[in-house]
Amino acid sequence: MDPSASSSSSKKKPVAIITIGMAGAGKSTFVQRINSYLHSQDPPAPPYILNLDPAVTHVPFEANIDIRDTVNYPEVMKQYNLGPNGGILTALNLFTTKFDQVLGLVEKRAEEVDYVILDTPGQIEIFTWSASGAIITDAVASSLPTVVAYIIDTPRTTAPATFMSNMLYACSILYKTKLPFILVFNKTDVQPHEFALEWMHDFELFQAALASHSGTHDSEGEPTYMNSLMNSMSLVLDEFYKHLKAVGVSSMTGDGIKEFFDAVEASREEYEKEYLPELERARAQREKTLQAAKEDSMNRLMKDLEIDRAKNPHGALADRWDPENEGEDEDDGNINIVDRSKSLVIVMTPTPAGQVSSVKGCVPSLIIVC
Ligand SMILES: Nc1nc2c(ncn2[C@@H]2O[C@H](COP(=O)(O)OP(=O)(O)OP(=O)(O)O)[C@@H](O)[C@H]2O)c(=O)[nH]1
Ligand SMILES: [Mg+2]
Repeated sequence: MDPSASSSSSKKKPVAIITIGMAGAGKSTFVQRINSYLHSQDPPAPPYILNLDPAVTHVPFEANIDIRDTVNYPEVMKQYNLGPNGGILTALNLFTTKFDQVLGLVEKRAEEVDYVILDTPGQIEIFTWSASGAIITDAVASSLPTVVAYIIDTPRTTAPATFMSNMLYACSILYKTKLPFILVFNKTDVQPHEFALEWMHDFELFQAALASHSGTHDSEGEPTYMNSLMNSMSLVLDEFYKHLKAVGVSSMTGDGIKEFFDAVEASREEYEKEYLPELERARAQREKTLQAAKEDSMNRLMKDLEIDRAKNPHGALADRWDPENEGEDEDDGNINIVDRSKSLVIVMTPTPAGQVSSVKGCVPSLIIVC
């Protein structure tokens, strides 16, 4: 299906594509490739791109929102005495505190774009197992139809054991995000992905591949523990594969990108039919719990105040709101998210080191004013 077809008068919401994958699987190159594919449509349908990798020095695409404009990753490492992964995680956490602004910018452009694409940090677990990764994913998925594109380095998954580890990881992400999921076998210019599809469709073929690998039988010819475990796992994964779409692409040559967009459009329907009702149910439940917690804490606060006033009537008289002081303490954290494509004037203001804790936990940053 032509991705630009959705830019008709009855405008559908754009689909958010979250690219996730092991380090070096080709996420950023894939984002660049789908970006150029969308630009080459007639009429061109440029997507809205978010780079969430604070540590990358060069991205092969032009991001509309780039985490590096908001958070200075080397400074985060320095100020908080962190290593590279702690630095990425903290940078992502800080960025997440401003994600409402990001959503605001995305929503403003929702009428004009068909796809919103997110490139995630190289260390997969930083995004998939962190609170900020979950908050970002949930926030995006609550406002737009969302799919996860799980990028796989095909040449590196030809060994059955590696293939299985990768699939188990994909399974854990599906379980965590509960979003429509597309397996993207990347780098098919180097290694065609048909072997993977065969293993996914017929677990006996996978078990045969497993048996042909050395180390699967012990000295007495019995299957090793690992071999038996993987055989059993392949049966479990068989069920998992039934809910997935898999495409082979080459981000280098552009092969398979159209098939990827066909899978995205099919996932949009899946999202609307299956995921959205579930999401709305979960949201209503969350709001109910939150409301109950708010009421409970408000009741306790009122009781405490009554006791306090009874004990100290003079103090209660002095404890009054002064309208003249209103607004003095307002401080929005001094960080603004920037839509690069809309920026007119760029003012770079490095926050002096040492003031980090004084601005509500914000880090020294580049602030770009539109
Ligand atoms: N041959 C080939 N190489 C690819 C393809 N896609 C990506 N690469 C190469 O794989 C390497 C890693 O690509 P990136 O796009 O940086 O991968 P990434 O997943 O974004 O990496 P991190 O963000 O650092 O984890 C680069 O050298 C790319 O040129 C592909 O389809 N074919
Ligand atoms: Mg990358």
